[in-house]
Parts: sequence; C-alpha cells; structure tokens
Amino acid sequence: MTEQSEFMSGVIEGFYGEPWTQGERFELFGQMSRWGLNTYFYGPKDDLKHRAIWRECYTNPETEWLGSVIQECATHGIRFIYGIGPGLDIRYSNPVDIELLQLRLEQLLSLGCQNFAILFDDIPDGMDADDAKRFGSFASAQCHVTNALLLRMRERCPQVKFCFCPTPYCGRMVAAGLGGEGYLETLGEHLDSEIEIFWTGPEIISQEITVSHILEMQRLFRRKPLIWDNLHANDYDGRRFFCGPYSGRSPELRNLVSGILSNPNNEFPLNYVPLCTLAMFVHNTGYWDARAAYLAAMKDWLPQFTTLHHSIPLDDLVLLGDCYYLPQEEGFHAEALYQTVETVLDPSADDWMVHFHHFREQSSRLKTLCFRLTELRHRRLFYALSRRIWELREELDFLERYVAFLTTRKDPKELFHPEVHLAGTYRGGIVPRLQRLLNRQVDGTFQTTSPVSSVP
Ligand code: GDL
Repeated sequence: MTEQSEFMSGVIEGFYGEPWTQGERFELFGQMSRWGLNTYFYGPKDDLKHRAIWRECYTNPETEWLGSVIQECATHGIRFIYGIGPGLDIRYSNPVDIELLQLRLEQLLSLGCQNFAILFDDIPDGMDADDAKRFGSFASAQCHVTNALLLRMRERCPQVKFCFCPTPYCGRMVAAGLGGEGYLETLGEHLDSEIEIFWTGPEIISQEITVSHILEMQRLFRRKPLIWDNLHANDYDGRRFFCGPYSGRSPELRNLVSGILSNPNNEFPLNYVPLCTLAMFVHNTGYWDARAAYLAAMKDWLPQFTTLHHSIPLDDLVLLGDCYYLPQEEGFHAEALYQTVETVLDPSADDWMVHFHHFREQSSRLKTLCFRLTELRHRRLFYALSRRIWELREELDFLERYVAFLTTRKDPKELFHPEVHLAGTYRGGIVPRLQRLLNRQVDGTFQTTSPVSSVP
C-alpha cells in the first residue's frame, strides 16, 4: 500500500487455530519474494491480542518477535499488514476504546508497521443500546471508529494505510441481512475512500468469483474490493486440507480488485501449491489453465518429498494431491478413483472385474504412498499430512476388505462384519455418531434418519 495503485498479492495468516511459527513465516517470505507476492497480513484469529484481549498491548518478548517479522518482511520487500479485530466486545461510542485501539496501532507503528487492518468479521451482529442510539446502524458505528483511527494514525505517520473487513463479508451474508439493512451502502458512502474493503466473494469459501459479482461490489463499495480468499482455508474442517490450484477466478478479475490475498491451510507446509499457483495466476498473461499450473507447481514441490528409503514419483504425488484438491472439487485422479469405487460396490455393474482390478491397483498405489510418506525427511510436512493420510489409508483398506467380501460371499443377504474395523472404535465418537443422525441428500439438503413429526 505504499503505492495506492500497486496490486496487492499475497498471504493472510488469518485462520482459526494455532498460528504459524516464526521459522514458517520466514520461509514463507522467502517463497513469496521468489514468486513475486508482495503482501503478508498478520491476523491469526487465535493470537489472543488480535481479538479476545485486543485492548492489551504486546509484552516486550512479543514485540521482539513481531518486530522481527516486520523486519524480515522489509528485507524481502514485502508489505506487512497488522490486523486487529476489536468487534467481539468494543463499545463503538466509548472514546476510551478508540484510545486503546490507537495505542495498539502505535505500538505496531513503533515496530515499523504502517499498514493496518481493522476487522469486524465473525462478531455478534448487534450493538449495545448506547451505541445503537448514537450511531443508528452497525455500519455507521464501524465507519466512525475506523475513520477516527485513520485520522489519528495519519497524524503520527502520514503514510499509514488502512484496510477494513466488514461484518457481512460475502454475498450470502448480505443476502441474509447480516449487519442490518443497507450495511454495504453505508460503508461505501461513509468509510474513508482510501480504506480498502475486504471481500471473500459470493460465499465465505467461494468456488467461483465472477466479474459481474465484483462489478456489483465495486458499485456498492465505491472502490475496488480487496479479495480475502478462503479457497484453500481448512480451519473449518480438520479432516481435510487443500493443495489444488488457485482456480475459479478469471484473469480479468485482477483489474477489478485492488488485490488478492489468500488465507490458506493452517498447516504451513501444505500451502506450497496453493500459494505458488496464486503467484502464477497473478503474473499470468493470456489463458489461465489452473490444472497446468497445479501440475507445474507439484513438480516444484516434489523435492520436499525426499524420504529415508524411496523416492516418491511425481505421478503419485499428483494422485495424493488430487485427493485433497479443492473444497468443492476432487482432482482428476481422485474423482476417477471415486467413480471406480462406486462401480465396484455394485456387483451387477458391466465390466465389474475390470473396475475391480483398477480399484485394487489404485488403492494399493495410494496405500504404498501413504506408508512411504511416513519416512519423509521433512518431518513438519509429514506431521501435517499424517492424520489425513492415515484416515485415507484406513478407508481404502476398509473398502478393499468390503469388496473382497463381495467377491466371496455365498448369499447376497450375508452381512459384512469386518474383523479389523471394529464398530465403536473405527469411525466412532460423538461427532461421527451425530453426523449419522442426519443424511445429506444429493441436492444438498439434510434429512434425519428417523421419522420426526414437526416440533410442537
Ligand atoms: C472466516 C474468517 C476466517 C476463517 C475463514 C475460513 C473471513 C473474513 N473470516 O469466516 O478467519 O479462516 O472464514 O473458516 O474469512
């Protein structure tokens, strides 16, 4: 944001859960400068001072490590943005709260930070009675606090730049009325025109962000939106991670937004392909082929997969990556595997034997790979993968046993009683049990497994 016109591209450390380590951040900055990504935004939801106790300044040891992050960004020519989220309990009409926010930002300013983000995402949708009386609307209250802070910080340092995250930060939230009527219009009108506004697209996790959607947001915001992209975030589902390519956004978008920042997987080592392909997307000229970008990035990632005894072939890594591709899309080979399993589970399917052999071959390839990954030299990478690939291996093993049972059973009514995958142990626990009470239909709606009349 040193140059208003410079397109921001990079990374948000903005997920729920354990923040990255210093070592991981420094590795990230090295990658970013190699790939030509220029912005890093510090805003981990569970840094207590980012949200829960935002009124408290950082201690000396904390300022030391934050200062070194800011320095390291500067060394790599990366813009550092510090985010603070006071929305859980701020009193918008209380001048003391604005003072405290100012103190927090001044502490960061003294460490060399000039870019700030004030975040109002994921907070209670309502205000204290005094605030409501004074401001009338949520949006006015938030604009008041943010504009006031910008003015005060400009007095300290005229170069400071601000970003703002609205309470409804995607199309679906606006449609649901979050933040109150006319929230975005008020923002467009009253938030200082130099402040960037974050937007995640039509959804929190947007499969696609179209040009027409962004044009509409530009109109409402009266400025270009700044994309906070949750495409590769996985904090909402601990069983998954996403290493598919940056996709579902057309290259024209780059002229219509002021930047694209990705809030990726919690596990830092799993972000190589997501961030590498984001960089490719940002710098791409001509047709954008997400799959080709993915395959190229996978090839670059492969050297991190050296193991004690075996080398991992690129094709195997691609197969694994395809199993953990994108939130709403499996990669090509994982989708093919799924189709094969579906066919194999129906013993009356045409060419059943062909599919059966194909399944056995793919499954054994994946299981061997999962085993080999346990010997990765890059232990952080293995630990990031470990629980997920354990589950994958277990599930394939279970399927293999089930399919073998299908081939040997005498009576079609005979039931499968696995000796290894014991009920209550395998896929046990309160969450899977609760999940089994509701069945998801193909159209996305849910149905209970037991007949229920309407609630009295
Ligand atoms: C969110 C949060 C973000 C979180 C993400 C994915 C925004 C603006 N806020 O709602 O911190 O990581 O979803 O769960 O996206």
